[in-house]
Amino acid sequence: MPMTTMADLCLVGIDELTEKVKAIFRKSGLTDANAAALTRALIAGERDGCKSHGIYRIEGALRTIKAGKVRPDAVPRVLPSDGSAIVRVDADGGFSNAAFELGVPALVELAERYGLASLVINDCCHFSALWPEIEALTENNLAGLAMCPSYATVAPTGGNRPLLGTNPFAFGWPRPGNDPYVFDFATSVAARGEIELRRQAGEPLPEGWAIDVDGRPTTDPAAALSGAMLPFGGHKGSAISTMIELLAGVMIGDLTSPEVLDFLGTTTLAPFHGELILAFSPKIFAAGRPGDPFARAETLFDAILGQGARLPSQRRFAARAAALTEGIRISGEEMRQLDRLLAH
Ligand code: NDP
Ligand code: PYC
Repeated sequence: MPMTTMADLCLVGIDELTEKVKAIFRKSGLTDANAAALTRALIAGERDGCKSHGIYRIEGALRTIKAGKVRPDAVPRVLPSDGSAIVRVDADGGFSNAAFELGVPALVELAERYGLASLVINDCCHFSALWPEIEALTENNLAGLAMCPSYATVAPTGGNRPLLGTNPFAFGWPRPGNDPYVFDFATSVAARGEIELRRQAGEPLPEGWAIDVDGRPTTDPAAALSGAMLPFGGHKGSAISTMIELLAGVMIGDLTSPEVLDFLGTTTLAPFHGELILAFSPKIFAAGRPGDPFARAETLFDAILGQGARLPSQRRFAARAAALTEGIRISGEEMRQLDRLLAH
């Protein structure tokens, strides 16, 4: 879906857009539960001004269903407990969203009991932003970390070919009575979705985002997509991305980014792998120590804001507040494309 000029923007109600997107997925064969969970994630992205993981992803999801690389009728299930603080959800080859929603109540319960618990999702097609998952934890006064591999599109620092994924990494800290502190980013300089949107819009990339197939720096989005993206922060991002391959790929017995690319044979479909989510109870961790952890965190946030910096997700929460009162702004072309997909 190409980007657009201000003149071609239209305002659509969140419920109306939700119904439309869900109907497209239902038509493509997704069960009601899978269509609803996937739609919630994409509409949340669009509502919060995260275009790289909003409705632009619908066509990739439909291609993945058509290619048989995700099960539209998947029925995720929570595996029997092994007595540890690990909740395991078998996504049954479906999109990750319904599997996450199924596993989160048990994750919250175990984190509230033990202070630290984890949710492992295996065998899922995952292409969403991670902050909706993190917010499901902060809403329950838990801190959280989420991570997953992707497919090999990023060269390790010092290398020159795709190997690591764009491997998203997200963290949240609850702020009772306030929007939570949440960051969520690709461990590449930018998400691949950002590069695809710039290619569609005919815009060059900032320097330092990518190299071409010959390993030379490029600002051409098409050359970047066929070459390799770069990790954020040089060797530091490269190491964090590798950690995600180890923890949310190897350790949970699921695919790493190079294995995902072997499995799919293309980056035009949504990636298939696992995901790891960790939940922490600040109250339990801080028990017996001086000070209330939530009040102490506010002192830190105040000091950050006091320097004129902003907190991550502040832009996103402002976009959400505007969308909740005014509706979601999408381009006329995006709306026409949704109607075409619905009619198809
Ligand atoms: P961005 O670089 O746009 O943003 C990363 C984070 O930094 C956000 O939390 C953002 O908050 C925050 N931030 C941005 N600017 C500032 C600032 N000046 N001060 C403080 N905080 C700031 O994200 P990416 O392009 O790296 O990733 C976008 C999305 O892509 C993520 O949601 C990620 O989960 C998703 N993704 C998913 C993948 C998958 O396989 N499922 C793979 C890769 C990425 P704010 O939103 O408020 O601007
Ligand atoms: O934007 O890098 C990305 C991405 C990969 C898979 C889903 N999103």
